[in-house]
Amino acid sequence: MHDCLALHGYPVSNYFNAAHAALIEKGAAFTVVPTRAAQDEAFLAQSAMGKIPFLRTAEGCIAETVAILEYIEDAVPGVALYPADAFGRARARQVINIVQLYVEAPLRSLFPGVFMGGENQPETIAAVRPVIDRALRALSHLVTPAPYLMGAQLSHADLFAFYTFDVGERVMRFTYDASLIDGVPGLTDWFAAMAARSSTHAVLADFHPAFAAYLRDKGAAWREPEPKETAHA
Ligand SMILES: N[C@@H](CCC(=O)N[C@@H](CS)C(=O)NCC(=O)O)C(=O)O
Repeated sequence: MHDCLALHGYPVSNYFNAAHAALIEKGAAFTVVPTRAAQDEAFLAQSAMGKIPFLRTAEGCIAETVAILEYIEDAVPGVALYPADAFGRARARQVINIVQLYVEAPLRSLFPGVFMGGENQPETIAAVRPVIDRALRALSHLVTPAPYLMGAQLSHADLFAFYTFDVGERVMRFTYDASLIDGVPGLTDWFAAMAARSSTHAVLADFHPAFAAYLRDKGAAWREPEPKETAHA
């Protein structure tokens, strides 16, 4: 059963955006239900950790983005978003895991001082960096965009990584004056190609205004960089 899919969440979330992009790329019939994370019992019945996104299906709700992506892949007909062979699928999941655990989660621990009007402790800043560097080294071993992370076909790994890197690059530049994207050979062109997809345009059209409002509400230290001045002869 894959009819009546409703993705709950809100578009500041890189996790929500990855799931949203996957539904679009899959060609799924779905609706988006704007939903903020909560901890009340009614919410926990839908998303047990009280997080967004979650996907309402005819059979019940699924939370945790990787599980949502797996469900979309297994239950929704459409273009394949994992490689056809078992080894290729495992490699794609390996990349997603590395991006989630060793890029997204550590950078998320810096969100308070970057996006949320708080302060990051020097110990946190110092502890996160080696985890990121190790993850980027791992990704350099695992991916050679050609043009997609896992080869010729777009996969969930591309979508998950793109929305992580899009937000993560802001955190990395703000905190370390360094780049995630430059940290893995081939990712600059890959990122530009991903940014040009129509699913990305649709997802980011929701993200940009929601993110600007979020930053304002939180009194975030992070600011959108000024567009570079073009040199005049
Ligand atoms: N592991 C979760 C993470 C999702 C997540 O962290 N969502 C954030 C928004 S980006 C959230 O709901 N935060 C509220 C909270 O942690 O209480 C997933 O894969 O979906």
